[in-house]
Amino acid sequence: MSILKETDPEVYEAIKNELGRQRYGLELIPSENFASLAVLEAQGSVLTNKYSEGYPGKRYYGGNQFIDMAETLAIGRAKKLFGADHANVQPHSGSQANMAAYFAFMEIGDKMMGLSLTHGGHLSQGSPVNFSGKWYKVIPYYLDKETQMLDYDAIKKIAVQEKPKLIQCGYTAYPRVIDFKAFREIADETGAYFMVDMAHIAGLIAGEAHPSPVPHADVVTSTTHKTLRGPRGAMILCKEKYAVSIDKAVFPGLQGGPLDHVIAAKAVCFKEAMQPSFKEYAKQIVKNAKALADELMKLGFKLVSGGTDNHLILIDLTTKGMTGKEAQELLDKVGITTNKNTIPYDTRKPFITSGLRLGTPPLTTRGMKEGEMREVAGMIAKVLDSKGDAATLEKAKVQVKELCERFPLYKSMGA
Ligand code: DSN
Repeated sequence: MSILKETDPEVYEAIKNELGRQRYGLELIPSENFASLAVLEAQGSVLTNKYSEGYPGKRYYGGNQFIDMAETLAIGRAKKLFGADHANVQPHSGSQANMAAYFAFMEIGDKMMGLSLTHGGHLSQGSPVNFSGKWYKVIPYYLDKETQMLDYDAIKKIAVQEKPKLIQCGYTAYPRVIDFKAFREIADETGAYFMVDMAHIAGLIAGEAHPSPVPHADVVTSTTHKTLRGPRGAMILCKEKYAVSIDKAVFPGLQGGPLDHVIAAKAVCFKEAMQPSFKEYAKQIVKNAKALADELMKLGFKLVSGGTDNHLILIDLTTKGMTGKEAQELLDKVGITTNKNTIPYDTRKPFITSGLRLGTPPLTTRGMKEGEMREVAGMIAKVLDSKGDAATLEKAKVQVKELCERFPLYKSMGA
């Protein structure tokens, strides 16, 4: 850090301020987390200097003996961690992992089914504004209007009628357990490939706090930086019979040189996720989400689907007479970071929304437990009910800082 301070004080300042924001704020975005110092060290290493198109043992450039070592470790660990036949650890991002999976299983113009973005799907799962919605014929499915949960019979009905080439599940704002076996049965009955994007819940799956899709799906994509606590990046797991098509789809299909420093950091994060303590961590994420959800409901908040089974909570703000945008902005003022999110059948636009999405992975990484979640719920309620009252916001700001100081982050990082 000190070299950067001398050579580029402006960038140094941005990083220092971001560290301060992370340290003294309550991070509640469910897709974010704090990577370990070991992950950060690998990601900031000299591996960033190398070009290594290809795969271990079969590269287009010389000098890849140590890069091969790191990528082979990452592949082996990913396979072991998730019990997968094959792993590709090169995708730069979740969207690229999804794109590679589509390339491997579909032709442009083929039909696929995915959950509508406004109900908790992801841009790259068939949104009309994304390549996935432009290049493929997307048949969206929706959550049940009453339960706000997946309705497997309704999904099956659409699949039988539409006969898609690929059916996918795995979401960004769905607070409930996904029944992967039910999806497999639907795919089998309709002759579709079954794909799971487990990005949000990968860490819960690794820690056995959510059932695994790996035995059921033809292909599983994931990012590595959410509940898994690794570097920003992605991977693809698949059955052996699809290994060659997946690898070809990633390289040379859509990427050039892999990010070797990030792949090394993925290897580190997979090792961390194999430790017994990670199981405790994953279970605590879920316990914390349940505690936060229960307390919020006690305090009068309505939650989509009436609660949570995983790491996230979606507040339906319609009963509070406030939009997701207003709620996010009020909480931002006191250092509580959340994100506005559409709720199923939302009548508001995605930049306004009627919902607020919260998650417990980052605070669980800091060591917080159920007691602290109840404190956080109390702070959220006070801020959202404050109507912007300056004294209430000031008090909440102090409370946020005090709680953060009790659970230090990156203590060894002087800045
Ligand atoms: N942007 C991520 C999320 O916040 O859920 C999904 O990739």
